[in-house]
Amino acid sequence: MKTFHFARAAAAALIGVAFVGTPARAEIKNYEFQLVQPTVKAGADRVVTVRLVDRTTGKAVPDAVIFSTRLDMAPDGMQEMATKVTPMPGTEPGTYRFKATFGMAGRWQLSLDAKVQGETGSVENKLVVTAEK
Ligand SMILES: [Cu+2]
Repeated sequence: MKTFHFARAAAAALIGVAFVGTPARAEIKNYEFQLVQPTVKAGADRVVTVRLVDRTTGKAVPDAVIFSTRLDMAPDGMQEMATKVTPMPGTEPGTYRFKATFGMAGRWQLSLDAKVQGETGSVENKLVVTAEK
């Protein structure tokens, strides 16, 4: 038991060191995508709207370049059940819209990778959208 606890403490310490040793990427960490609506109706051609927010100011961030998208049912154990994501023009600055077919009711994971103007690194977020019957 003692050894076990020691091992855990040592591992935690190592993680702490690794974290501190990582180059600072504080700025990009301040950005996050948020779902405007957490649910959609299951079916074809549904629109998902997200907002990119700078958490230090609470403001929406326009002109991000979303270079990778994926929508699948990983939250319900069906990561192989992926659906095509088609970007659409946003309706207001700082919002980004996607069209997709939700072929099944349940939880879908929207993975987004984006570049923010003037920042190094990228925003990598996973959001859960619930498709309702
Ligand atoms: Cu499914």
